[in-house]
Amino acid sequence: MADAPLIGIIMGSTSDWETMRHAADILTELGVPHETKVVSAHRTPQRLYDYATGAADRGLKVIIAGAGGAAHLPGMAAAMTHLPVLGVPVESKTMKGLDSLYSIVQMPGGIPVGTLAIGKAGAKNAALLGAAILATSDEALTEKLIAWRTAQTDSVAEEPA
Ligand code: RP5
Repeated sequence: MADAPLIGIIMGSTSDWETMRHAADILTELGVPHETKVVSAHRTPQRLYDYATGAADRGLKVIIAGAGGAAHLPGMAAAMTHLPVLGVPVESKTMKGLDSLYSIVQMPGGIPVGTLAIGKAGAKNAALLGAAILATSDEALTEKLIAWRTAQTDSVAEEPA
């Protein structure tokens, strides 16, 4: 049986997958058990309620939530769980994701959402940050994270082209 997921990646629409798959890819590389679900704050509010209120009891430790436009998903998830929620603003067609960023980042004091950059970089960093949170109590994962970062450093060319 596969390991139970420790990180839940949720997104408002299947159209967000192109962005959020970068978070899943990083977690796969690091060997962090995770799950991916489409959970819309607007179109499937009951699914969001069930997911967020049940997340901790299912053993999840971190939630990564990506959404675009009127991006209420990360904030609403954070309102219904004590788990850390990392928000990824998905790039929207009309406003290039600025709408998503502002929707996610301006949480009222008391309900935090750790907000990442717009788009692919944000998805990637949400996964690295989620893994880093888990790594504070997991030495093997700490070693994997350090190795990942060392490999990244080693891959940077000294000269262009
Ligand atoms: C948001 O609306 C989703 O997170 C997505 O980024 C955006 C557009 O959704 P679709 O119309 O592509 O399903 O809820």
